[in-house]
Amino acid sequence: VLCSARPAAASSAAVVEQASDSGLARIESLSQVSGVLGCQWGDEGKGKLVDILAKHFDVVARCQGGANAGHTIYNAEGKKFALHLIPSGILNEETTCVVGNGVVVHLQKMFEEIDNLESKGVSCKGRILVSDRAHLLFDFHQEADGLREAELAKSFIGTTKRGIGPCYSSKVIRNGIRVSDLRHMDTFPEKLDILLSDAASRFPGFNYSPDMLREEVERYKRFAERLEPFIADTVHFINESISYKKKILVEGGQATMLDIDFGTYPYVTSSSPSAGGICTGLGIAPRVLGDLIGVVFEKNLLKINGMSILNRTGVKAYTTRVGSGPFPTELLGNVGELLRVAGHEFGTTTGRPRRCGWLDILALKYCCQINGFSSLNLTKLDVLSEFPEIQLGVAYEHADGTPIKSFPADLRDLEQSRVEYETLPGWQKDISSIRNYSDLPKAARQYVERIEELVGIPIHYIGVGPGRDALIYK
Ligand code: 2SA
Ligand code: GDP
Ligand code: MG
Repeated sequence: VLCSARPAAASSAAVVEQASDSGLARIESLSQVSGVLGCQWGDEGKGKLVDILAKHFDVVARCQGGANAGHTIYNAEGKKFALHLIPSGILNEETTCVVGNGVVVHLQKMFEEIDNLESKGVSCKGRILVSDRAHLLFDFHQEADGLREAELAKSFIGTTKRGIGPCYSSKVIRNGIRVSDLRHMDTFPEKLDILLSDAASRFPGFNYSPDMLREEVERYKRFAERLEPFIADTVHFINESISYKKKILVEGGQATMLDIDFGTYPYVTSSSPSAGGICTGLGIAPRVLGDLIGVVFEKNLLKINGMSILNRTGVKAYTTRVGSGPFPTELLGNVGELLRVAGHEFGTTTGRPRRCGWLDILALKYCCQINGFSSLNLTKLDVLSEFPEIQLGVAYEHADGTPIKSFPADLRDLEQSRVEYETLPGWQKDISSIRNYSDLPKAARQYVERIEELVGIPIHYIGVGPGRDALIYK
């Protein structure tokens, strides 16, 4: 495998400091409230961009999802961090990190993450605020997630089994337990009893006993004590920060194609990873929302075990999805498998193999329409460098040959659709150390500009490696 996923550790801090004038100007001109959201099926590299932008923002906030998210980032020394509940701004010590009301919080997981960060020298004290309105995700939610997946048998969603769906179900059916409930240990046991009894009546495999309730209540008493300094009215905090002209960066988890409303339902997550989730998940008014940067995952691998994929298959690029559900540009069989292995395509949270396929322009345009992105971050251009040719899925058509104009809601339409591809020339040159757009080979620029043209949104950031410094500002 030629493409190493390791960042160049040396001198990355210096390079970040020296970000080109245009790059700095680009970051500094970002709106007071900005967001970084996934444009595909997740794992586009949102965490990396958030980590880079964090030093220019006062607050970095998560608004949805939970510990299903996996954001891999590297610090200035090249040390790796995999974050799940804690926002990716945590490595920048000036940043306050907010876990918003729209997030579902598994406390044990969050404390483990904090302990892990502290053990690696990242101080979290006084820097993390957890919304008093956020819902608590209990172990039984995780168990219910697994039991439900087992019930679904062949039609399983392929969830992360982190309890996300069951916890949002409790919230929506209105018997969920919120962070603020931890301050009322007199009523907490009764609320938990209702939740656990509910799960026991729903799932025959779920063992519930009074002892279990007692143990869980004791455990949560200890959690409540530890959590107390983190608890805040984050809606008030965020809005006060906005009125004091502080800058807020919102970090999306998952992506629009996994959105409960806009994604490939039911093969989606249970939250709103698109722009609307920022307002509902943090209490930010739509009129203060500014720049939204869509992160597009673009990965093309050239050589596997010294053999060009193109020579073997005639294909050159791929995108990923974890879990079940339609994926029109998916590559099944050997090529997808080779790409997965070569691209280290395994979930950051679960380690599951990611499905691989081509970049899908129709899905991308649909995401851009929903989110109103001001710019895009095209990630992982670096691993494309030796392909002689690159393919883009540019349109879909029905089985009878008529064009499909917008991303279909109907999964059957999606399954029966045919994808039309466009082939572009590759550049066959290592670009991982390039930092200026004009220094990219002509074919790489042509490729970037063709995506801009097809989608109609400028690409302002281009990833050429996993490290902090590996970013081109266009
Ligand atoms: P869930 O657990 O209820 O949210 O699962 C529902 C669907 O959402 C997908 N999903 C994800 N897709 C990509 N990345 C995610 N985070 C991890 C990562 C995933 C992992 O960063 O790699 O480690 O497996 C994520 N979280 C949820 C999920 O695959 C289902 O399709
Ligand atoms: P997220 O969930 O969107 O934050 O993405 P993940 O962290 O789950 O997955 C993205 C993976 O790609 C991580 O391992 C990153 O370190 C890596 N990555 C991000 N940007 C780039 C890039 O431009 N080039 C390369 N080679 N790797 C990247
Ligand atoms: Mg991820």
